[in-house]
Amino acid sequence: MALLPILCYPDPRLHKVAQPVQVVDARVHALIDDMLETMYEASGIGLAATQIDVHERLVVIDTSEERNQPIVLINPEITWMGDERVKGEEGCLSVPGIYDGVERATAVKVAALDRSGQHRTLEAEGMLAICIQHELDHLMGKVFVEYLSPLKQGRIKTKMVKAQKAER
Ligand code: GNR
Ligand code: NI
Repeated sequence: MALLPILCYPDPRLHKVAQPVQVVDARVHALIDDMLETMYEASGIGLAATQIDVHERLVVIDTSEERNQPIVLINPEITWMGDERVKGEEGCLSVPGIYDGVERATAVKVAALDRSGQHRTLEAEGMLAICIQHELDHLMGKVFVEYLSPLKQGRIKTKMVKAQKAER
């Protein structure tokens, strides 16, 4: 098990498009374990492989209060999206300290492989539905701030670059 460094916006690698996982083998299991450990350590409710600079369609999620219900999505695809939208406050481990409203579908269905490589479908609503959409965006190279106005995006970029300079 290992903690993995999380890429920070505006790192251009956050905009790479992830490729499907070819085989769910020991390498993928090790990645999943490291991603779960990294997500829990960072107190996030989800983590996409893109955020740890691995550009494969791999996501881990845990929206439970007790942080004991890990969900692993390999090659996830949204197969259905409800018509209803809700605007909720979002944050991202790759954009620390920034929170803003994003409009999302309130309900989605997802098809994916689980940890054992079995085909699964999942119906989600509430925070889980929002998190799934946020994570699948990461796999497409999209960060939630891209839903905000260009003005806000510019301000966030400047703030992040300054914060990252101050860290060194
Ligand atoms: O930890 C996270 N919280 C969160 C809150 C509202 C909407 C989405 C999220 S996902 C985020 C973890 C993360 O950055 N996943 O990519
Ligand atoms: Ni995120």
